[in-house]
Amino acid sequence: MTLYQPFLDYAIALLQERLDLQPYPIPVGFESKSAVVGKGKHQDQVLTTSYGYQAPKLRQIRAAHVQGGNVLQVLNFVIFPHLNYDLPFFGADLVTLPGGHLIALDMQPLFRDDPAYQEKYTKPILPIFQAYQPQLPWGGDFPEEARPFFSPAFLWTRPQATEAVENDVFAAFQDYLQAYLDFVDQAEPATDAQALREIEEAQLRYLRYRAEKDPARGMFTRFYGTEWTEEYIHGFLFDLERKLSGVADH
Ligand code: DBV
Repeated sequence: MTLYQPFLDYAIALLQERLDLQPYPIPVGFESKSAVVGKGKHQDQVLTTSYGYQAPKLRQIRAAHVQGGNVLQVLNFVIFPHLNYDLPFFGADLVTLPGGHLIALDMQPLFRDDPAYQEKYTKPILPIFQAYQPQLPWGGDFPEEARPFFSPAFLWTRPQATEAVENDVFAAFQDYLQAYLDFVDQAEPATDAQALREIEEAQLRYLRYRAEKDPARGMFTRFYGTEWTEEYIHGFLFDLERKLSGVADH
């Protein structure tokens, strides 16, 4: 069992329990991809598996799970709501590299600086965030340009011990996901044309940023090549623009 498998199992089970969960198509060739990397004794297989679901209020729920040995484990898990809901994105980037663990967990806001939005979607999760601060303190260095995409309850931490990931990070992940699904339960569709336009703009802003700045681009390109990586990013991980422009899956 690799480090982030219990996170993935927990998430899928909880989603199945709480939502009317349906599959979301994964483009052919991207469900599972493997490569052998390194040389000699340091050779390792790196396996990337993808998961996709949807639910009535949620356009795409997707995960990428990278398993490449003890010091290469990644679970990137994002929920993209439908464009007629002002719901935040659920975003988890759980990364283990030779340099250590790097954890990003948040309900990523559509409208970071709108006080009413913060009241609705950040205030209820601040107590959860605060409860984990002693064990999971701020992780330091963080790209300034990414700041608008995170809420004040952004859990950003670099635990030293793997046990902290297995215990504290896993508990925080469960609490954030449960709280997110509470928001989903309560969400009412937006109908006002102006509000709908703003939601779409905010979703596209987020999506373009993430597709352009995907911190995994270098890693995937090394393992699987440029063509596979770009198609994975734009055709699956961050696919909203493709879906809006009506380009067929290929
Ligand atoms: N990150 C992704 C996807 C990944 C992934 C789809 C499937 O968005 C993995 C894989 N994240 C990943 C890897 C690294 C990071 C780092 C492999 C390490 C990169 C490296 O060191 O080589 C949050 N993830 C990071 C970093 C941040 C995040 C801030 C450090 C990057 C840096 O120091 O420049 N999650 C990430 C992020 C947003 C988010 C930037 C922006 C909205 O939601």
